[in-house]
This record gives sequence, C-alpha cells and structure tokens, in this order.
Amino acid sequence: MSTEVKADIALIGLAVMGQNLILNMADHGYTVCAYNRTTSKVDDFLGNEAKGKSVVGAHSLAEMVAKLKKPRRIILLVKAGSAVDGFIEQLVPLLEKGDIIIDGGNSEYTDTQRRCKEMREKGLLFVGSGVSGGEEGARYGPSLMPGGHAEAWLHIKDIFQNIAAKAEGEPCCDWVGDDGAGHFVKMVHNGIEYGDMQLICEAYHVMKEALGLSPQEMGDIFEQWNKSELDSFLIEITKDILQFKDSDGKALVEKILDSAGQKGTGKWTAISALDYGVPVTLIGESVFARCLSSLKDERVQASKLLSGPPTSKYEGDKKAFIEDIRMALYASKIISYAQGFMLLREAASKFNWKLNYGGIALMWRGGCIIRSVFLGNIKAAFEKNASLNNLLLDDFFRAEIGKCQGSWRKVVANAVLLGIPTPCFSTALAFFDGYRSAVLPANLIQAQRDYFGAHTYELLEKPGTFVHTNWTGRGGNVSSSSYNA
Ligand code: NBP
Repeated sequence: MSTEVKADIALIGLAVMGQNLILNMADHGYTVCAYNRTTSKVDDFLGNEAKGKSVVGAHSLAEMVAKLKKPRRIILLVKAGSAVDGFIEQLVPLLEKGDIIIDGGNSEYTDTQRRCKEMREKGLLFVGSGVSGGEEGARYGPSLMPGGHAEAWLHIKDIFQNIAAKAEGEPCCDWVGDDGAGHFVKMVHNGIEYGDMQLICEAYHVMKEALGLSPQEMGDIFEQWNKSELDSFLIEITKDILQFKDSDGKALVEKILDSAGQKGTGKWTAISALDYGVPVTLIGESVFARCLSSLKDERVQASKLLSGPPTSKYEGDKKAFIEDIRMALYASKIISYAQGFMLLREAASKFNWKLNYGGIALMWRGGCIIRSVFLGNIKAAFEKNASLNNLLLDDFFRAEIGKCQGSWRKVVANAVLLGIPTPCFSTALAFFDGYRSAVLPANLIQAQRDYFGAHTYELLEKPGTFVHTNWTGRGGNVSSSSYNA
C-alpha cells in the first residue's frame, strides 16, 4: 500500500476561481489535488502560485481519484454547461458509492436538478454550490451556497464553512436545500446583483445629467453613501471606479464604451420569474437595460432623430436632490430584495425546498458581490418572523420605505420630466404602488379577455364562479375554459 499522504479534496478547473479556491483551502490546512483539462496548467500552478502549499497535482482523472481520501470529494470549477457534463461522465466510472461531486460553477439550477437525479441513480452524491465573491472571494473567503444531496453536507461542511467568508462571526455558507436549491439561490443572488448595479448606474446617470457632477464629485458622494444604509461592496467599488484616473489624468470610467455585457444569470432569474409568475420587475428591467445599452449604434442614430425635453438640468436645490437620489436608491433596493425573496419563496413551494431565508441573507451578508450591511436587516426580519410573506410587510422595512417615499417619487418624477431613463427606480416605484393597491384595473383586462375570447371572469361578490357575458349580442354563449398558464 502506498504511504503517500492522500488529499482531502480535489478541484478540477484551474482558471481564476479554481486556483484561488485551492489556495484558500490549502491556507486552511487541507491538502488539495489540482487537475485541469489542459494539464500543462497543473504544472504551471504547482510551480508558481501553489509552490510550498499543501497542493498536489494530477495529470489524469484516474491519478486524481487515486490520490483522494474516501469518500472522495471533487469540486468542479469549469465553464458551466457541457464541460460539467463531460467531466461527470468521465468521473462516474472512476468513483465508488458515496463519493461526492460538487459543481461550484454557475450552472443552471435545472441542470443541477437533472444531475442530482442521474448521480443518485449511480449511487453517487451530487452538490451544486453557488460560489460568489469573484477572484478575491475565492481566495480569501467566498459566499458559498451548497444544495443537492443532503447526505453530502456532513462530509463537506467543515471545509466549506472554514473557507467561506465570515459575517457577524458566522460563516457565509450553510446548507441551502435539496437538488437545485443552491444554484437557484445563487442565480437569484446574481439577479439581485444585476439590479443593484443598475440602480447605482441610474443614480450616477441622474447625478451626471441632471446635476452636472464630475466623476470625482460623484465618487465623494458614493463614499458618503457608503457610511449610510447603503454601506455595501458595490457602492464602495463604485467610489473607487469613479475616482480612478487614466494615465492622462482623466476619469477612466468616462472612456469606457457604454454597452454592458452579460453571462446569463440575470436573464435566467427573469425567465424563472416569468415561469413562476412572480413580479420580479426590477431584475427584469436591469437585464433589459443591459440589452438596450448594447444597441449602441442604433442609439447613436436615434439620438440624432428623436428629441426629448428642452433641458435635462435640474433647477432646484442640488444638495437636497442628491439626498433624494440616495433615498430613491435605497427604496428601490428594498423593493428588489423583496421581489428576489418572493421568487425564492415561490420556487421553494414549487420544489418543496425548505429554504431558510434568514440563513440565505446571512450567506449573502459577506464574501459575495452583493454583500452589504442591509442584508443584516433582512436576516433580522426573517429571524423575527420566519414565515414573513414579504419583506415590505416587516416593520423595519415598512418604516424605511415610508421614510424614502417622498424623495423616491421626486427623483422618478424629475427623471421623467428631464428625459433621463431610470428604468429600475421607476419599476420599483410602480411595483410598490401596485403591491399596496387593494384595487387594480385588472377587472377591465378580464372584461376585455371575455369580450374577445370568451375567457370568462369572476364577479367581486362571487369569487370562484366563472361567468361569460355576450358583450355584443352577436357572440354565442359558449365560453373558453378558465385556467392560468
Ligand atoms: P472559466 O469560466 O473561464 O472556465 C475555465 C475552466 O473551464 C478551465 O479550467 C477550462 O479548461 C475549463 N473548460 C472550458 Br473553458 N471548456 C471546457 C470543456 N469543454 N471541457 C473541459 N473543461 C473546460 O473560469 P472561471 O472564471 O474560473 O469560472 C469557473 C466557474 O465558476 C464558471 O462556471 C463560472 O461561471 C463560475 N464563477 C465565476 C466567477 C468569476 O468571477 N470568474 C464567480 C463565480 C462563479 P482549460 O484550461 O483546459 O481551457
């Protein structure tokens, strides 16, 4: 028998996330076996970044598997999609009952659900884990959102919680739930990230266009905001970005092409919201805002032909308006998180996941891109009432929204009058006004549907009974069936 020390865990995928996560695990005393499709990267890594650390390498999957303690724990950090399936297919014949495959990439939760089922049939354990925090998070403490086969948690809990970020002394990692729950929560995290980024961009846009502020001045404002309820990683880096100077001394941000990219997780969140009928309007708008930004040539052409209001300059008190923008951003952010948790709640009910919403807020509280002080308030709200239906109904958030409302309306109204697009500020406010309305105009939609398609409607005084009216006297009395898609 070999006397060689066996590795605690293996990691496949030596790009930015994989390398940093390996170094993080090694720093915490674990011996890690590194593997990569292009095996020269294994040697490069061992000879450079991993030199002197408790990291061993393998040049084949069989060699990697042979170097592991049992049950074997293998993390995949490769491009989501077919690369993950390809590795799983190659690993299955090399593994034994009870071994654990962990996919830490940004996989679609539906793929994770499928893989859980397939691996269960083969006697293997599968975990789909969200990993957030980018390069620095992976290296010094990411937010980790593992879900899948719960029996695996016992074997990975220590490693995961040791390497994760800590917030309020607690690890930003806990078991999320069955099958695709971990990747679903990560997807919603990324959707919220899209929303937070767009909200910050709208605040920047209004300050730049309506108030004519320079990047330097706006950086100072974001620095102040970071000492308020908005205290968060994204506000902090926005300050740095705005004040970053190019070699000619000018703000670099103003030289960057205004066409935003995306890798899909925001879009997936919006698609899930549509699939499950949850009004996650802010994340949807943030995805569409990126789509609109990417039509740069078309926008340049349109800007020469389509005119807006005579001025985009705000004439009132600048200082007061800056505070109004901060409040609008804060209120819109509350709406975005309320919507994100609505989606989580709906998915949990559909898939029978027992999600711990306060625990999820804690997982996002540190390590990840949306980390913020504000998530501590969300955690507190769910701790106070684990079955809270909507964040907006929590006393703290109800009071905060109330405090911001006047400013929020003022910013949206002025942006509309000045012709400055604020899709997320505006949709958040529209959602708020819709959500707090006991009566909406959907009665007229029902009447229209029944008029042209005999789709039937219910009367206020007789809910549950579907009736059809022959509105024109020319239609028949046969109605369509009443179901919701
Ligand atoms: P990439 O997403 O760029 O993936 C690079 C890795 O995938 C390399 O190991 C590469 O091997 C491997 N790979 C590719 Br590309 N195609 C492959 C294929 N067909 N078969 C086998 N291997 C293949 O790396 P990353 O940015 O470190 O991200 C890793 C995962 O973590 C992704 O799912 C990503 O979405 C997720 N994630 C990334 C971040 C971030 O900030 N970057 C944050 C959170 C999560 P090779 O070296 O042989 O080409």
